[in-house]
Amino acid sequence: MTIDADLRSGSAHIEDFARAILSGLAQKQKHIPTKFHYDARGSALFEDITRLDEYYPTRTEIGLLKAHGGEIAKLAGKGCAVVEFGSGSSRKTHILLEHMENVSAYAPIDIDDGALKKAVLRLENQFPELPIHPVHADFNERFDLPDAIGDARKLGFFPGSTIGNLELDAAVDFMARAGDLLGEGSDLLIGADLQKDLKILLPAYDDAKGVTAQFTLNLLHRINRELSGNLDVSRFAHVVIYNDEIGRIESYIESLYDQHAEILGHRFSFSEGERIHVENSHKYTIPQFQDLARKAGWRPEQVWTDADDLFSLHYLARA
Ligand code: SAH
Ligand code: AVI
Repeated sequence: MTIDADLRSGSAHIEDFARAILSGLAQKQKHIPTKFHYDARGSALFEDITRLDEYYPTRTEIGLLKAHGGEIAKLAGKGCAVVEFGSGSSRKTHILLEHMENVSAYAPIDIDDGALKKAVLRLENQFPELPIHPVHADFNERFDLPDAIGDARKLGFFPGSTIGNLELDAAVDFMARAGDLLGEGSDLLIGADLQKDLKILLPAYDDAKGVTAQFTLNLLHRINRELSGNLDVSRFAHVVIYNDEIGRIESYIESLYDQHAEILGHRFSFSEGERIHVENSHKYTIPQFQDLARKAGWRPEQVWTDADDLFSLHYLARA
């Protein structure tokens, strides 16, 4: 299989990025859409985050997949195709594939085509018999699955609580669109991070080594690299708060001084203490997440959590 031939036209083109930055930084509350975190450097930094002591979601979800892989495989049945949203390094996928029987195909979907290519090469080595059809796309837009995936029943897989990076309405819209994409009789296995003590939550998004800060500030480096920016990244800081009303971590880039910068020939001002909103990570209760799923046309079938109630893994069926 030629990977390039199989990649759909991506959406994170430079024009998209330019438009989002010029408009996002012109707003009263400056903001940058979360999807732009994931260029090659951002994806590598995210992988470093997943290995931090403070960042509990990855290891906890891997534990849940290992502990309940057999039950998941039973619920999914034989012969389905696995479609993964925001697959990144696809580091969790093999656990699912090892438990499931006669998986007919695997379609990883991601906005970072570099991450997609690397993951495909690794999985092709691990599962030489498995047809793999990568899709380079923005999962917040409508797109089709490759025809080659055929009409096998689909199991959608959306790990990592990446759904938590969407606003609550957008999360419902995403799940509804995923239902349309996956079709009749499909199921969806989805990871959702849980509300918890801020003593655990805040360090997970503001670690001692500063890796999460680098992940956040990479957005400014990306602007400098791709959009002829002259931002002095050392004059900005990564700031994290918990929004108690909505139940989410909010990440910001804060200007440490009154300063100006040029991006694609446009001048932007940042005042001391002004914040650019760059990410939300929603934390749910189980009933709240199940309610979102129901609104999107999914029926909660099963939910697994770890002993410390850090993370939840939901098995949903199309209602
Ligand atoms: N699934 C992996 C990676 C999570 S990181 C895990 O559980 O560890 C989030 C992933 O979603 C990244 O690989 C990023 O490139 C991808 N992503 C973020 N926004 C996206 C979007 N709008 N469309 C497609 N992929 C997106
Ligand atoms: C990908 N996503 C679920 C991560 C999260 O936990 O919101 C991204 C991340 N941001 C900072 N650390 C990790």
